Amino acid sequence: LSSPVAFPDLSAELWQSAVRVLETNWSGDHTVPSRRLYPHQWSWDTAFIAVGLAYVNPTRAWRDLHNLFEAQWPDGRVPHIVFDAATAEDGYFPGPGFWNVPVLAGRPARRSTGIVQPPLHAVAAWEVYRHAAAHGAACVSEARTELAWLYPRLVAQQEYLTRRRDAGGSGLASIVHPWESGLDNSPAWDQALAEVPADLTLLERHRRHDLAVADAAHRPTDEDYARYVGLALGYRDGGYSDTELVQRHPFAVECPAFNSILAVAELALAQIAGVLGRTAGAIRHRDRAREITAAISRRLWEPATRTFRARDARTGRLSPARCVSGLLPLMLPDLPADQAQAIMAEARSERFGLPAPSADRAAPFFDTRRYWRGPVWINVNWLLRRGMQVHGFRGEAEELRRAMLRLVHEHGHYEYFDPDTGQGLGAPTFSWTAALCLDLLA
Ligand code: 9YW
Repeated sequence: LSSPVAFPDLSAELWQSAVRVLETNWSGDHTVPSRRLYPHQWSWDTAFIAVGLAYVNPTRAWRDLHNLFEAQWPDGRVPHIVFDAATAEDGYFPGPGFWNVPVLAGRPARRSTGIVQPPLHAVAAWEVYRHAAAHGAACVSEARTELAWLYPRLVAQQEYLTRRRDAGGSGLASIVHPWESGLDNSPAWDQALAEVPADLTLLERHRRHDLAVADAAHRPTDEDYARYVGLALGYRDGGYSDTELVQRHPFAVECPAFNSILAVAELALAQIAGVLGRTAGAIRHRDRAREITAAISRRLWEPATRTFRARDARTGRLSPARCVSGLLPLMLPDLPADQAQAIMAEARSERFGLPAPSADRAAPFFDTRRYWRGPVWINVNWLLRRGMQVHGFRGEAEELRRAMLRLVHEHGHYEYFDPDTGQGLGAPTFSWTAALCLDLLA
């Protein structure tokens, strides 16, 4: 892996340690999020990791994206985990046997899950392409080839989400499982999950693996985990079908973060289509981004508190929980200015602050250690910072950049951080934390 051209002294150490984390977590054809806790390939992790690899090893970034999209389903869905053949039977739960996905005609025999994660890959591909020139002509040529390979696959991924997953008929994609949000046990799902039975006996048959390698106080509760298992089994047993989701499946939610990423992906696809000379495609992508933005702005906005919330597509109700996902529509360039201002006010308020914790500090559910119910995560703060840049909040964007780097410099490349003390939690050498540090330092 090569070195950066220039960066301040203090950051040299951080840069080198980030590069080392990515090196350690490279598995030959993909990067794992962390060796101990997550020994396979995760979908949105791959996108964040590619953003960092763009600076030090673009070939690896493309290989990572390639490997993930080789496991894409014929219907366009990109699975949230692609299992590493070498470690597939290592006890990770839920593993390939649990998901038992159908054998997909004409596809390489990659074992995967049947649910998705936020579609950040077009954004990542565009970032890797954008930085290729810094690595010389051979890299530029490689980047064009890879973009051309990825483009139709990225389009198919978007079409799957915008067509098959529009469970509420509102122009937004619904997630059918909390794991699809990437924000697993966020309080944003509590209200919708309360309708899902928590059958604890499922955990006798399907043993949790996470508690063998992580502190139970930092992870989702058994009750929530039983719901996760039940939802996954139900979706699986329905053949991973998305027809009549609202009638058949007990969980269908429109997440503001997931849908903002969906819209931003259309904008990245417009750029990619431009490079590939597909002018009509570029126009279509921009139109779709505008439509998704308008739907988020209309449907996920809670006027009384002036915040964005998740909406239950089954009941039509907005979640009462204020979470970091509600700050991410700031990424949308066409978001009305008053909504962008309201997000900034919420981010700066005592409920959040910078870097933003994953959930509202003032709410009873706030827990400084339990995963997505309080801790600070670098990936969502990195997305929030992009939003600040898009809307011209330059001072805040710089403040957030420094706050993130300080946190990682002082505590390490952890998976997440205690929002009060900064203590690192979860996996200590976590790929997306390291990768995004490279981008923040560059
Ligand atoms: C789990 C890999 C994944 C992330 C998710 C995060 C966590 C897996 O780890 O989910 O076992 O709960 O919530 O966003 O992609 O890093």
